[in-house]
Amino acid sequence: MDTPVLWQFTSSHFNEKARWALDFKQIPHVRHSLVPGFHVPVIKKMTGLTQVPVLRLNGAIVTDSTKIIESLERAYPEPPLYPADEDERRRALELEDFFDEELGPYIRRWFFYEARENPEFFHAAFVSHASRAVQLARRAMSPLISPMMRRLMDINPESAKVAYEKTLAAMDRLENELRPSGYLVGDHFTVADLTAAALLSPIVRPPEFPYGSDLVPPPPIAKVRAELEPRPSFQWALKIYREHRGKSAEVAEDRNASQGAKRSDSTTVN
Ligand SMILES: N[C@@H](CCC(=O)N[C@@H](CS)C(=O)NCC(=O)O)C(=O)O
Repeated sequence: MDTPVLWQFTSSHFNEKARWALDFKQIPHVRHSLVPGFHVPVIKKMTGLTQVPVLRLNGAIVTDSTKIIESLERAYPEPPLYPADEDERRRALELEDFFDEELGPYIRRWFFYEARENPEFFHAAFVSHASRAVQLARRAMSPLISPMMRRLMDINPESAKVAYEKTLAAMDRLENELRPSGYLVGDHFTVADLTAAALLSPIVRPPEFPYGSDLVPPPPIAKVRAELEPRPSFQWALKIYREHRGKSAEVAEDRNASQGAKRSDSTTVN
């Protein structure tokens, strides 16, 4: 099997979902960390879309964290993220879908709205890994890229308010769905736990989150974090990270292997 290659944003929660699955299964993989805005031509060439994460797995290009986990589960079944029992598997996938749709986009929208006055925070989270030249170019282009991204993500005061309410509602559901085992499905860690904890990471800021920055979050985010910290779902996410995040399986790129992905030699799954 080829070494899988992940194209990602460092601090993104949907990217964390895919990355966590690779790490959980201890699949040696290469990561290309892209800078938001500059990622567009790279990803568009590969997938026709612009979203990350994108995974190249045995010649196929897979987009979307849910599809990525599904294909990893098929290619590397052990340790499993899907329950063996059919009913439990259905429940785990339904919960994954719920958090993907009802938590992920909303927590992000709220977060970016509250961080809008703090370009340094955004820079530390998404750009600081890049070369000095790319960092300078990204700073220079920020007045163009940032408003465009806010428009694309529908970030404004009204949508941010709704997004915060939706985030709280998703936390309510998480608390209601938890089993006596402390997991969302059965008595093991599954894709449902991974998804909910990864997608809560922008607020929870677990110490095990890779690429965490030491920068103090902008005051509105720090305030909400302190308010939500006592909630069972918040404490649960910290515990899931502590017990299951594990260590990175990232490896250095093999310079002899082919770089990037060409549409002509890959199948796109999305
Ligand atoms: N449903 C997708 C969501 C992925 C997503 O929203 N990715 C964001 C980063 S968190 C992105 O790539 N945004 C930039 C863009 O769409 O160009 C998944 O699960 O992978």
